[in-house]
Formats: sequence, C-alpha cells, structure tokens
Amino acid sequence: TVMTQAASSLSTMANKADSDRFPWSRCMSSKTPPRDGKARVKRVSIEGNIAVGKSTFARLLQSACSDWEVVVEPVSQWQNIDSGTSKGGSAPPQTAVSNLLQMMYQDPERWSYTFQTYSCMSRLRTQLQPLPARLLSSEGTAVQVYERSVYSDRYIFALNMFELGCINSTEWAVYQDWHSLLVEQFGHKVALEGIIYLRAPPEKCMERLEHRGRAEEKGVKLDYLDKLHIQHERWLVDKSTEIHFEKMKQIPVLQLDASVEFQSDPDVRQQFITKVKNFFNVL
Ligand code: UDP
Ligand code: D5M
Ligand code: MG
Repeated sequence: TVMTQAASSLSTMANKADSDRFPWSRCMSSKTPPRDGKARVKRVSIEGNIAVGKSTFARLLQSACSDWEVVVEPVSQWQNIDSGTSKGGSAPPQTAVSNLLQMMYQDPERWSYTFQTYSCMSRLRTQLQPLPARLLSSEGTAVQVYERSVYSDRYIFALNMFELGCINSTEWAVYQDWHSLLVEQFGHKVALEGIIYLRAPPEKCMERLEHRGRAEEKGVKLDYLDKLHIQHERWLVDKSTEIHFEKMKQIPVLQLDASVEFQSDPDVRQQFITKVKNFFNVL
C-alpha cells in the first residue's frame, strides 16, 4: 500500500532521531488489511516476575506504535476497594477504602483466596472493555497488549499460593472450578495469540522492586520472587505446568532478556521493539 511504501522509504532514510519522531514507520505490519474491512486484532500478554519491568515495557510499546494498545494491570483497583460507608453515631458517614493488596501481603493465609478472586475478576473486566476505534480502523495489524493474563493469575500466582499453603485445597478446587467456567465463557474475547516473557534473575527483580518502593511490597523476600520465577520457567520455558486450555498449550512465546537496562538505553529499547514487531508479524 502507499502507506507501507511511504513508511518503508521513511524508515530507510530515517536516522535514529527520525525514527523516534515517526515511530509508526517502524511498526507498520507488512500484512495487507483484511478484504472485509474488519481490522484483525491480535492479543498478546506480557508476562514476568514482580518488578521485572512489565509496566515500563508496556509504556515503551504504547509509545512505539499507534497500532498497539496496552491494557494495564488493574493494581490500583486492588489497592482501593470501596468497602462501603461507615454507619452509626452522630459523626458524618465516611467512605471506607480497603487495600486488598496490602491485606494479602500482611496475612496471606486469610486473604490470598479473596485476592485471587478479585485480581482475576477485575483483570477480566478490564480486558473485556471495547477496543478503541483507532485500533479497529488501523491500516496494519492492530495488537492489544495485556499486562499479564487470566492464565498467569491461575498458573503463576494462585498455583503458587496453593503450593505455599496460603490457599487450601478446598479454596483451590473452588478457584479452579470458577476459573475454568470464566475462561470457557469469556475466554474467546480475551484469547491470546502470543506471549512476551520478560525474563530476569529474581535478584534483578528484587533490585527493581526495592527501587520502585511500592509500600505494600516492603515485606516481599527474594525467596518469594524465586518461587514465582520457577513458576514462570515451568509454564513458559520447560512447559511442564499442567494447562487446562488446549489453545494455550502451543502458544508462541517471545523471550526477552529483561535483566539488561532497557528503560534508559535507547539501543536496547530499539532492539526490543524490533523483536516485538517481528514476533507480532508472524502470529
Ligand atoms: N526499571 C529499571 N530499568 C529497566 C526496567 C525497569 O530500572 O530497564 C525499574 C522501573 O523504573 C521501576 C522498577 O524497575 O522502578 C519496576 O518496573 P515496573 O513497574 O515496570 O515492573 P512490573 O512490576 O510492572 O513488571
Ligand atoms: O504487581 C502486581 C502485584 O500484585 C505484585 O505485588 C504481585 C501481586 N499479585 C498477587 N497475585 C497476583 C495476580 N494474580 N496477578 C498479578 N499480581 C498479583 P506487578 O509489580 O505488576 O507484578
Ligand atoms: Mg506493573
């Protein structure tokens, strides 16, 4: 198409500064738009340990290409649950807000199951939001990029809490039952075509977690990040986690070495974007 030719000649001529000013010249898909006029939208999730850099990476993708739409993880909802209005007495009613993320870290045996019900439900609701019009009318192949997925909810976090004994076997059975039902009923609307796995040693994640300084995560120990790392490796590298959804067993995974500093290094950023673009094109 004219747009693609223009884009490719621009990108050939472009020096680095130009490619920063014309990010769309780098991300335009080589595929022609579908004949029926309906844009094809692919869905991909970014997976990885706590503080590996998923949100940072998601922002990088969002600014790299207008055909890519990022759906962030609803952490702020987990930190601010409207738990009603206090009643009684002559004092004016006050809105109560509870922080389920903090409750889960402070008393995991009591709150892990509740946390996992809410994180999965709120994530699904966020990911089910209608697509922005910009994506539907996109010339190239539009991509919705989720920060984590209903699969990491179950096969990383809930499973880990069960293995740690913070979710008991009854809670685990109940969780798996409703999770399977939700994925069977709504899964096609949020189904993934690929996964980007940001991989780094747990020590690097610990360093970034401390640097970020999220108050609720103050008590997180390296040992916990080690366990989550092993869960990611089992699921996405060794493929030894038992997955209950056929389509997820064969899903393509792009592994990126996130232990390198990509946030502030423009060369690494550009390499990552090129790899992502190539990955999206073959999905
Ligand atoms: N970070 C960094 N260099 C990088 C990527 C991330 O210093 O190449 C920092 C980032 O600024 C933040 C912390 O690591 O303070 C965690 O990043 P983020 O919140 O993106 O991680 P997530 O938990 O979303 O994976
Ligand atoms: O932030 C996500 C935070 O929430 C992190 O502290 C881990 C915690 N957590 C617990 N269970 C889950 C599920 N199911 N999904 C996501 N996060 C969970 P981040 O820093 O983005 O990893
Ligand atoms: Mg994040």
